[in-house]
Amino acid sequence: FGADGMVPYIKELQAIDIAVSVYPNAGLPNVMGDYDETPETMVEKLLPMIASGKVNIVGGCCGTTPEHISAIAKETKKYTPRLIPGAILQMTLAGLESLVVSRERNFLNIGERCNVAGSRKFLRLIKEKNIAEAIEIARTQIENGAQVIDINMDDSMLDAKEEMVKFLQSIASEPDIARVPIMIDSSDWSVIEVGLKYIQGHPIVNSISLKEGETKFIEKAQFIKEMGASVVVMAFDEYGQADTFERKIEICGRAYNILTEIVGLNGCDIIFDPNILAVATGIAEHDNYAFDFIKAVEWIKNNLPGAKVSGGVSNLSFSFRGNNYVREAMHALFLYHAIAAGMDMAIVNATAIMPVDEIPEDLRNAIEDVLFNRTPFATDNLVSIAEQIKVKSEEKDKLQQQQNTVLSPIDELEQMILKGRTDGFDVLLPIVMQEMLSAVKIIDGPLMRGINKVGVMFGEGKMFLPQVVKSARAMKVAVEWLTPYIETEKSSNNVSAGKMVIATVKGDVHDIGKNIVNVIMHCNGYEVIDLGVMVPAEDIINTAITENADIIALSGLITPSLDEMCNVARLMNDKGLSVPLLIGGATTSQIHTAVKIAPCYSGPVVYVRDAAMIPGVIQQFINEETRLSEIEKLKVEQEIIRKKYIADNDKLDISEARKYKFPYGSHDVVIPNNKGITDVNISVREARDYINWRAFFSTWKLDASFATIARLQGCDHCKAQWLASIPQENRMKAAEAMQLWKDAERALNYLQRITGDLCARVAIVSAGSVDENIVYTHEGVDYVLPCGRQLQRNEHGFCLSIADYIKPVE
Ligand code: THG
Repeated sequence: FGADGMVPYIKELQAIDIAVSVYPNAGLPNVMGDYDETPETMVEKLLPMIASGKVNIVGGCCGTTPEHISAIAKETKKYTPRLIPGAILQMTLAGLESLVVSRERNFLNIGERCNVAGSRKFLRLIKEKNIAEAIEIARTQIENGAQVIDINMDDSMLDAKEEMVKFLQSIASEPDIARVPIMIDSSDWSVIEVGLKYIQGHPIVNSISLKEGETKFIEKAQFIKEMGASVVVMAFDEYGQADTFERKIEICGRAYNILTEIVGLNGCDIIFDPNILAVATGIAEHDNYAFDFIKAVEWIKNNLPGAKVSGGVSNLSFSFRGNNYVREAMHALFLYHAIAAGMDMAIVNATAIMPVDEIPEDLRNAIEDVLFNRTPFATDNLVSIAEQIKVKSEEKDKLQQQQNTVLSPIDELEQMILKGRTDGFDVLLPIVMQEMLSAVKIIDGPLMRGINKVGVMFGEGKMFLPQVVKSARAMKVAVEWLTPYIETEKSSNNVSAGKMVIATVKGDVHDIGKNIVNVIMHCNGYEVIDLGVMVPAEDIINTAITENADIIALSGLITPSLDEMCNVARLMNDKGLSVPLLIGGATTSQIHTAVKIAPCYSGPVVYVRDAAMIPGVIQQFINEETRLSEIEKLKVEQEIIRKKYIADNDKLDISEARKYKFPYGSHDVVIPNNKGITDVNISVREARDYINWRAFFSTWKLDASFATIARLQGCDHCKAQWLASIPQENRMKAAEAMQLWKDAERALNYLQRITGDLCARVAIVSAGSVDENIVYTHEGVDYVLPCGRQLQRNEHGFCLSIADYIKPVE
């Protein structure tokens, strides 16, 4: 929307008390993969927003350099950032997404299972270094409702610091895990210290306490405050663990005063854990533990402003280990009462939360007798009921497992690719293989269907790059599993169509596209030598020479790869190669290939946008009959592209271009009759009917023929169908058209909302121009409308700007 256009949106965000962070790229990457905004032009564009005082955070993303940031910082220092006074009183946690914790909104479930001390399975996976499956434990908890995940690596046989860092790094690239806040759990302070540096967002530290005295407690709390985390304070002190109501409130009260008065923490960032201890242990001293906890919750909520209360619920039922049904029932009832007393959150087994209503009356009574220490026989009574129930619960576990498999194996495989999951592949793939009897058919079928859906969803903005990468990884695992079968299927029609060496160039680690190319080429009878990622030019070329390859293919996803591709091309030339060089990957383009890479190599350099196109393209470059004419054609095409590029890019500097502005000259200024605000008698709603959508789409350089159709695709299902019906090469554009339509709709809806759908208003104001900007003042506020200027002279010799038609400010 441009800098000025953003301001109303910012206002809207502020109305719902959300911080505004402006963190732009240095423009969009151009076809050469470069970013065009200079530090100066970026500052110029950011200035209206910064100056408006409506922004909290300013920064720079892709394409910005230290020079950009320092230019922005220099300018920003002159202004006061916007603060949100209201927000400070709420605990706001964050992973990739933020999470406001308030009793009105939600009770917070913290997943307990990524804990080597609390889950045998998790411990085993960490010991076996099976991170992939360990990650699935985190994911399952989140899928089952955990809004925060507790992570604990405290085990005598593990290097907790190392494991913690490794695990935190691994989940950081899983968007559906990284989106939730993390509770970092260790009784070793050094693990917490290190771990905090690997967590983004606003995590929770679990935990600190007064057990080593006030000095250490204060030091740790100060560090936590500096790191921007919230903190769990256990009810321990120099004398040990608080097990009675009186001790619990004494310690929590003391800790609260220290934290708020000395450390300066906000009450709402403190979470007290007044110790959930096991009940029904048969030891009389333990009988009041649950009740004392619940009473302490109530006291904390009434006496320590802002403070939250949490606890590890599964501790409660340790006496009933082995009887999950009774344990879950105890947890459910305990939570029910503790939440009523004000508890805000709990560390729980999120996959096993039982509705209180489902607990049979007699069991419920027996458990509540225990929780509230209502009779001296409470424990014995619960033990005998638990015995009877044990048998039934084992049956229930089995039933639950059966319910989870409803999809057919082939559909399940497709789903797994879509979700980017690989757990259980070794069971699933053989089943699918048995059904479909051909590895190539599996690839063409469920795997390709899955990955195509990913492509469509990515195009629609419903999936993000990390998810796409994950899907491609899952695809890769599946294909690797199928490879031996492909080999045998291929050997039945034995001839190799040609040999291709493929590599991701040095400096780049992306491995997705290559894998798909690999599959497609295999299926087309080519032999593919995949050198993997980060491959130096020499290795690529030496392999091609020793293997006598017919084609070299390079892939890269990040901008620096483009230069490295030129290096490879140059070296191929030096070594006297003449085989076709294929270029592919997200940042590569037709133009870059023609302008930058092709001139480095005397053989053909072919850009391929889509893996599926490669066999067709290559065929013509290898076939003896078509080879020479095809190369000739390619070279002519690329020469045209180069000429056009040079012509297009022969742009003037802005200061140079201003010399060719259209002279305003001297005109009589006509003063309008109705200066000020004029209501035009048409509502936004009515005006919508008159929008020329074809013109709108073509202004955005999208084929106008998409206009009507993109607008008609109401439901997501229709959209997916429509996209699928469009030829592959137009799909990206179609998806863009759809997105553009959505954005336009949203902008209109917004306008409709802020004008209350009453009428459109036209403000006629006195304006002047300064260079390419139109400036005006309305109701005491200064506005700047940057209009831009053409950087090439038109046929009359001018570099025009709309601002040229407004009288320059003297
Ligand atoms: N307060 C705070 N943090 C805590 C606790 C607490 N962190 C750890 C712990 N207590 C909470 N987490 C768990 C995790 C698992 C279990 C109990 C508490 C549990 N596990 C099963 C068992 O031991 O029977 C293991 C099952 C399995 O191996 O699969 O019960 O109180 N601040």
